[in-house]
Amino acid sequence: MEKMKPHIIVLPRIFDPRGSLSFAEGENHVPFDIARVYWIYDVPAGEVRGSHSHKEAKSLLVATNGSFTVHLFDGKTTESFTLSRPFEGLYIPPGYWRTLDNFSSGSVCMVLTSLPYSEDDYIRDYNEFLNQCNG
Ligand code: T46
Repeated sequence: MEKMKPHIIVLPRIFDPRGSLSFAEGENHVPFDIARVYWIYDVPAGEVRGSHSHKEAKSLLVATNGSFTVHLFDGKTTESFTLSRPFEGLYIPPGYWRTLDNFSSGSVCMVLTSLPYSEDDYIRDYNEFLNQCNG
């Protein structure tokens, strides 16, 4: 089966006069079992997060508040996604160098991911990433 590429997943929205509600179930709305959730917040203006790749972990990034931009590099081309809607998630398969920037004030990046935290799953060295891409 062809490997899924990064793409936006539109999550369910329940509209209500009391406010809206969105949700995500693993292997249903999200194409993996959810093993961990973390979120990034209080990001100072101009800061950059990420700058690494994952060997196995799949992720879904959601801007639950505010906005930020995610740049994904596969070793050849870069694709950028600006997230600003709490009902949209960016699916990222393993093998993409990811950087997050342009965080708006008060923004929150929630991440659903397929594996528990392990530093062994990270490639944080850019040259090591390029070497892996080149075979
Ligand atoms: C990603 C982007 C969007 C933990 O102890 N447990 C965790 O679950 C995570 C995610 C991190 N950490 C520790 C590891 C570092 O000592 O928290 C510290 C900061 O992590 P990092 O520098 O990797 O943070 P970001 O924002 O650069 O990257 C994180 C995720 O690590 C990464 O997978 O995709 O958010």
